[in-house]
Amino acid sequence: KPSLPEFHLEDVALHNNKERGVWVTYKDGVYDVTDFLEMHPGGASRLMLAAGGAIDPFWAMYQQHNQEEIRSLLEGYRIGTLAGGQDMSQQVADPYSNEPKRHPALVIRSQKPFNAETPAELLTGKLYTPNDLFYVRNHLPVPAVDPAAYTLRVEGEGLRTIELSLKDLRTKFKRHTISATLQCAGNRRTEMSSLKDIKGTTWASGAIGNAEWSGVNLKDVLEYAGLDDRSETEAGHVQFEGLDSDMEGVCYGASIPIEKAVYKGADVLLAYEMNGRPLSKDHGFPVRVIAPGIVGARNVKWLSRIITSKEESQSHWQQHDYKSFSPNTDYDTVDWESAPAIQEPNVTSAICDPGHNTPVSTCEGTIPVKGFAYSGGGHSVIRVDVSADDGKTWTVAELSSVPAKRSRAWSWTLWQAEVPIPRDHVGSIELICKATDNAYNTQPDSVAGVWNLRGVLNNAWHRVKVQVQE
Ligand code: MTE
Ligand code: MO
Repeated sequence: KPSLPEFHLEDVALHNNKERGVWVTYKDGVYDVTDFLEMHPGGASRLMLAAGGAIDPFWAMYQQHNQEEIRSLLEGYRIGTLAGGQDMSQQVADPYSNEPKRHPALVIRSQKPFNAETPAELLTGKLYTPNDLFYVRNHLPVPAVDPAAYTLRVEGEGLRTIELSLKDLRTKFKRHTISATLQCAGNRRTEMSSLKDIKGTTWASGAIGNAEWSGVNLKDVLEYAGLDDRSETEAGHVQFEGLDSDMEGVCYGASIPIEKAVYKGADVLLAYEMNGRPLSKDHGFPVRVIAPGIVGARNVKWLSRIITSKEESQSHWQQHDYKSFSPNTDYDTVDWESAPAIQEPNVTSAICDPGHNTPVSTCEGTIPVKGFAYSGGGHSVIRVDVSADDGKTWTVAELSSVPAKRSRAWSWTLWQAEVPIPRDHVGSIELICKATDNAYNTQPDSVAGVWNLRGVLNNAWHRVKVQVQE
């Protein structure tokens, strides 16, 4: 753009307020974004963090900006070029340069931050999902943690403040092992976004997995720090903070109601092992929360701090995300305070095998169908029904699951069924599944009634089209 004026970094730095105008630089360009402030999807205050300086470091962290659409939107605000051909992007280190290696079979939904799901056909068949195939949901770069220097701080209402090393956790407390399923609240979001657009990671049905987790019981740690569950405590919540943090140093955080952690038989773990192996970097090394029966988002990885408190976590993810609303509520009308943070997910299921649009042959007049079913809050799955005729007739599936204690069914149920199809049927046919849990909660038939602006908790009947061959 030779016709545009040149500016020095000092000129740009002066434009860091609404009175003078808000300028930013990107690569070698200078932009006046004053009029865009209120339109910034992340809020004006987030964009103000870069006022008078380079946005390159922010875009390196929040790579959802790196899209043609957004770059051309920015170009519309260009007012000049940095003097002397300076390019600020050259000075930015990639915050994602220390990410771990990942299994090539994972289906990547976002590279930075890393979000990837297990291919559906690899989910079924094994009650425990292999660690390297287990879905990964990161909001920020994976933090580097030195296990020798690691400390977990425990503090808050009714507690004395303590710090525990990894060795303390391994030696001062009894080791517990539980089987538990972890599922992202956004699992099966693509079925919602195909109905109406949604901002959010596009997940098919593989943002779920089941593992055997070992570690210490959160209840034991809270009691060690002085929590007395017989006396009235002011604490209503247990907050967790991770070591991963954003540009402002704000870390990932979430909370669970304290009763989930302290009742007799409570199974919330501070886990250091997954399927008998130390936690991997992606899954929260060295210690993460496993809050069984509770949605993935509260199972904080790279755990650094536990706080008992009157209030729930004030984090973005607890307050302004991972909540569901009426299908007609949109971003202009949403009142985040009006809905509770998701804790126990609803009953859901999915067909994993056969996959979408795969050819199937039916010499026996039936199609073998396999999948998973899961319900939050420790509810067990009591039945899965499968249909090949749009729900007119149903076949009851055969279930298999890890044995569980009463009202503590933390693991999913795998199922399989031989579903009869109309004789001599050739061509495309839709398979449907739905699960029912032990509270007799079951799945709604369509996505439309449960659609919500964040695309969470989609538990509509799961449908897969297959091609029946002669
Ligand atoms: N903990 C931290 N510290 N940072 C995160 O980004 N993501 C949460 C949760 N814990 C997250 C976190 C979300 S939304 C989910 S679904 C699960 O971790 C995913 O756990 P996994 O990556 O081990 O499957
Ligand atoms: Mo999630």
